[in-house]
Amino acid sequence: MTENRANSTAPVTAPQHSVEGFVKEFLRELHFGQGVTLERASVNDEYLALARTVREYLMARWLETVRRQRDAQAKSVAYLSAEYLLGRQLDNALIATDMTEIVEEGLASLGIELSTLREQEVEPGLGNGGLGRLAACFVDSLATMSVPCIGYGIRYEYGIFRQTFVDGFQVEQADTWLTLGAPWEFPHPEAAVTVHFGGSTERYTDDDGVERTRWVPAWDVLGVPYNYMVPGYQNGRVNTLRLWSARATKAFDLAIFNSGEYVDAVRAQTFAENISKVLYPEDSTPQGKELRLQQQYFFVACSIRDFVDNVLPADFDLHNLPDRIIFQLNDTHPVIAVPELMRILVDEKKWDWDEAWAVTQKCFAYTCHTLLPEALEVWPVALLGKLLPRHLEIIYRINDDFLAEVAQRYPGDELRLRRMSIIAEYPERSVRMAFLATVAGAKVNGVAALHSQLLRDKVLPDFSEYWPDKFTNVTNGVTPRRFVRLANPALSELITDAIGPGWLTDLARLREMEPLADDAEFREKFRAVKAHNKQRLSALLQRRDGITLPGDAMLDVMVKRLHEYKRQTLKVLHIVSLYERIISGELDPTSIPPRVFAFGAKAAPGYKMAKQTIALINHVGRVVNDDPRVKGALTVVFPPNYNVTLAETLIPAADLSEQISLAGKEASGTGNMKFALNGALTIGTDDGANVEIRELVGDENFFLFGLVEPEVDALVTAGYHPSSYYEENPTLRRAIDRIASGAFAGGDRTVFEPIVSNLLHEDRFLVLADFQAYLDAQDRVDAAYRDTEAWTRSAILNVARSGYFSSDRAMWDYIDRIWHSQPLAAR
Ligand code: 7GP
Repeated sequence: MTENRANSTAPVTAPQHSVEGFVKEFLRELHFGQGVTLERASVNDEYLALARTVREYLMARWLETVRRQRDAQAKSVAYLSAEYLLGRQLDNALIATDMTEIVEEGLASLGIELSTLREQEVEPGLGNGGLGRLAACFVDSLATMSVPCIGYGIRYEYGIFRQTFVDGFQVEQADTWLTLGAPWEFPHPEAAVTVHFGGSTERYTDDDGVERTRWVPAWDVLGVPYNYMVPGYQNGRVNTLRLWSARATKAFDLAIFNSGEYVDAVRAQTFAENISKVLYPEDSTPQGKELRLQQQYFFVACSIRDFVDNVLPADFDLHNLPDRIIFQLNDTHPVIAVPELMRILVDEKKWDWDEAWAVTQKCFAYTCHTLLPEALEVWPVALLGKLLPRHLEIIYRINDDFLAEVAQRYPGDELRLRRMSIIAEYPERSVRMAFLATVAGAKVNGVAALHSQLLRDKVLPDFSEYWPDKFTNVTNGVTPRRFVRLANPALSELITDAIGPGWLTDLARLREMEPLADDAEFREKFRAVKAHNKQRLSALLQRRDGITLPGDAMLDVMVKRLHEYKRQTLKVLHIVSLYERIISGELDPTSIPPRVFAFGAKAAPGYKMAKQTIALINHVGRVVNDDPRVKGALTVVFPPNYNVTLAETLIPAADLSEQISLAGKEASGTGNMKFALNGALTIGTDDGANVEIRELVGDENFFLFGLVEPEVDALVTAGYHPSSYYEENPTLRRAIDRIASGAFAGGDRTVFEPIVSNLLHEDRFLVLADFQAYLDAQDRVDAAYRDTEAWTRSAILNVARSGYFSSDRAMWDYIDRIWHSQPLAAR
C-alpha cells in the first residue's frame, strides 16, 4: 500500500506564475473555498481567498522542502520558543514568491485593491516583544539560508492584548486574531500528541531485574499541531513552524461524561484548552503561575515527542540524536525539555542514566535574553513537584551529580556549592531554570557582545569559571526581508538602483553604498525616500487613530515595551523640560528644529509603574499638543497598540531612534538595528547592541550619552541618591516640579505622584543621573539636524554600515559557534 502510494505520488505544482494564472486561482478560491461570487464577496472573503491563493504558490516548495529534509537526514535545528511575534503573513509570502506585482495587477483587473486586502489581516501577535520577534526573524533567516529548521511553539488563541487608551490610561482588550479565519495555518488534529501532568512516581523492577522509576500521571491533554509555512526569500524553500494547541483527551472527558456529569465534562474540556488559551503578557518579568508552567511543559513535551516519533525515521537509533538535532532554548521558558528528554531516555527507553545524560547534554543549547535578576525564571519546588513529579526527581539527580563534580574540583567550598546549586533554598525552595539550562546546555549564549560579557561576569560567574568554553556570544539580528524590503519599499528600490540586487540575502553588501553618502544627488533621493515614508506614516496614523502629524518635523521615535529599565521616563523628562523652558521664556521655540515625539509601548497589565508612565506620556502629550506657545515646535504622538504592523510603517519614517536604557540592562535590543538599517540616527547609551552599532556606524554618526556600565555599578555600590541630582540641577528640578504640580493632570497632584516620588527616592534605573547628559546629547542632535546634508550623510552611512545586523549573519554565527549544522546543499 505504501509502495503503491509512493509510485503514484502526483507532482505538486504551483499555479501559473502570471496574472491570468493568479486570477484564475483566486476566483477558484473565492468560489470553491469561500463559497461566494465576486459580486457578493466581502473584503474578508477576498482577503481569505487571496491568502489561500498565495499559499498555493508556496505549497509545492513546502512539500519539497519537507521531503528533502527527510531524505537528506541532515541535522535540523529545533527552535523551542514560547513566543513568535510573526507580524502579518500576506506581504511576506508575496515578497518571498515575488508575486506582489502579479497580484496587484490581477486584483486590479477585478476591481480590488491589494492595499485594502492587506489591511484586513490581523497579525498573529504570539509574542510580547524582543524575544518573540527575534524568534520570528531567526526562522525567516534559516528558511532563506536553506537550513533545516522546525520552529516549535504555542498556538495561543489570544495573543498579546490589544491596547486602547481611555483618558490616556492603558486598557487591555482580548486579541481575537482567529475570529475572521486563519488562512495561514494547517491544523492536524489526527496527529495530536498526548501530554501528561500530575500524579506521582513509583519504583519497580523491570524484566531484566533493573530497579526503575516510572511516572504515574493523573491527567493529560492533547496537543494538536498547527503547521505554518516559513517561506525562504525567493529560494524555493519553505520551512515549518509547528505551534501546539491544547485539547481535552477523549479519555479525560469520557470518564466524567459516562457518570452523567455533562456540564463537568464540558468544563474538563475548557480546563484542558486553557493551556494554550492566552499568551502571558509579561515581558522580561515572569509571573511564576502554574498555568505558565503547564504551557511550557505542554509545548516542549509535544515538540520532543513530535521530533522523535514523526520527524526521525522509525528505526532511528537515539544514541545518534545529537547528529540530527539541536534544541535551541529561547530563554528558559522551554528548559523543562531537558528533564523531559531524560525521562524519555531513562524511563521509556530504559537507558542508563549516564548514557542518557551524555546524549542530552549534546542536544541542547541555551540563549539568555536578560540581565535583570528578577527576569530569571525560578519555579517553586512545590509547584513543579505537583505538576511534574518525575521531572523534579530528574532535576534533583542532575543537580546532585553536578554538585558532586563541583565538590571534587573545589573541595570544601560549601559556599560555591550553594551558589551553583540548581535548587535555591531561599526565599523558597525552587528550581533556577537558567542554572539548569546552563548545566544541561552544550553552549550558553548572550545576545550582544556586552550582554555576553556581563552574563559571564555578573549573572553566571561561577559557571563561566567552571566551563569557560561553554559561553559564547551571538549578537542578535533582524530580517532585512521584513524590516527593509517589505517595510521600506522606497529605500529598497533606491538601494537596488545603487548597488544592484542581491543585498537582501547578503546584507554586508550595503557597504557598497558608503561612497554614495558623499554624492549630493543620492542624498537628495535618500531624503525623498524619508519624506515619502513620513507621508505614508502620516496617512496611516490619520486613518488608524485620527492623529495628525505636522508636515515637516524631525521624527523622534521611542518604540518598545514599557519598562522602567528602558527609561521612557527619561524621554518624558526631556519633553517636559523643553516645554517648560519654552513657556517660561527661556527657550525660543523657533531656535530648535520642530520635533514630533512618537511613542509606542505596551505595559504588562499588572505593572503599575509602567501603566502610570503610559498615562503620563499621554497626559503630557495632550497639554503640549494643545498649547499654542509650543505649537509647531513640539508634538507628542502615542498611537495605541504598537505592534509589528505599526513598526513596519513607523520605523522607516524615523529620523531619530531612542535607545536610552540604563547601561548594563538591555541585553541587546533589536529595534535599534531596524532603525539604523532604515536610516535613522541613534541617540543611545552604551548598552546592549548599541555598543556594536556605534562601533560600526562610527562615533560621529551616533549620539552617545550616559554612564557606562562600570560607572553605573560604582555609583550604585557607593550609594545612589537621586534627590541630589534634583537639588543640584535646576532644569531637572523644574521639569519634575511641573509634573509634581499636577500641570499634566488638570491640577491633580496625586495622579503622577508615584512616578515623581519613585524618581526622587528610588530611581532604580538612574534616570536622574543620566538626565543632563541626555539633554546635552539632544542639543547635539538639534545642531546636527540643522545641517541637512551632513545629517543625510550620517543617515546613509547608518544604512551602509548596518548590514552586520542581518539575522542571516546571526544564524551563521549560531551555526558556527553552537549548532555545527549545515545548510541543505542545493540539488
Ligand atoms: C529581550 C531583551 O530585553 C532584548 O534586549 C533583546 O534584544 C531581545 O530579548 C532579543 O534577544 N528579552 C525579552 O524580550 C524577554 O522577554 C525574557 O526576556 C527574559
